[in-house]
Amino acid sequence: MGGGPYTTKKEVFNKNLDLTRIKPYGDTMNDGKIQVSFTLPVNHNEKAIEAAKTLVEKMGLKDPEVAYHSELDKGFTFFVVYGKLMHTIDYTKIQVETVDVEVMSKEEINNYIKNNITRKVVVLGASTGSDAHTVGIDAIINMKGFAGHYGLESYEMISAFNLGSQVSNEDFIKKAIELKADVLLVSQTVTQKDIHVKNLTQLVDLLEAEGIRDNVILICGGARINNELAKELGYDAGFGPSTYAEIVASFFIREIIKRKLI
Ligand code: B12
Repeated sequence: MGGGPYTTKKEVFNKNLDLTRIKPYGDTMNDGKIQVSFTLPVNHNEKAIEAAKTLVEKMGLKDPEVAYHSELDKGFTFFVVYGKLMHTIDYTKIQVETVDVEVMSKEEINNYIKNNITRKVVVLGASTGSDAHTVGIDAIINMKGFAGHYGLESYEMISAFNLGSQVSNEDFIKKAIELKADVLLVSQTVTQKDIHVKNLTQLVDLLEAEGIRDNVILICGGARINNELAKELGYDAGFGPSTYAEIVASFFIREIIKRKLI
């Protein structure tokens, strides 16, 4: 980063990092530079470019500069605009509830199971309810895993079963009982109208009605799931984006021991 629209003006501002007042970084600390991109439903011409600049100013960004503009189609123009964000946030006050887990390697996980649980851990996963997204649960369970992290199927000491998507909570529980699953992994991607909350809550209710909630480690995950929500809904943990098999396994194998589920 050095040339182009970032460096058209020489400015003097405090270039020290202050975590109580952070703002976006363009090419100098505290310059506040961000980039927005959008399409306006107008023809590609000078007037459109001025309109894009005005709109970005209205968003509260200072010194907007249109870095890129092109016609998408007749009557539609695409823009990339840079501008300076004046807001700051106090990074020291940001709090997130994450799963507190010391992540082990695949080998360490297999050894931990051999030494402490002394039998294979049975894991059952699915994308439940009407949710058709399988990529998330596949990333955790399927042999090839995700982003270079092998899935639970590849672990010597784990018997992993992936039921795929659109599995009803009733069928999921039936299979869990049949397999005597130790760990249940539920994936939820669609969150429109809080469908995930209803579905995840129903699963907990049904597990309680069957009298098996306390016999399993119950974990949910998905792009819009976090540990805080999961705990609120009665799950043992919740995992969001960039979760890998070893992260989840490191959590549930320790939890099995902690809860004396062997
Ligand atoms: C691929 C895709 C599809 C494919 C799915 C194919 C398949 N086999 O899965 C198809 C085309 C079928 C599809 C359909 C629909 N989709 Co879609 N889809 C996507 C898309 C492009 C990518 C999702 C994905 O695969 N991500 C990659 C995986 C690896 O990420 P992940 O799921 O987050 O998983 C990671 C973590 O979250 C976590 N994780 C996930 N699950 C679990 C579970 C456990 C237990 C654990 C521990 C961790 C964990 O680990 C994973 C790896 O790190 C997204 C948009 C996007 N770019 O994200 C939209 C998106 C998810 N879809 C969306 C929608 C709305 C739909 C439809 C409803 C559209 C429609 N109107 O028909 C339908 C779904 C119908 C239904 N009944 O569910 C919306 C969801 C909006 C919302 N929040 O509700 C999105 C965000 C698009 C959008 N911007 O509107 N979709």
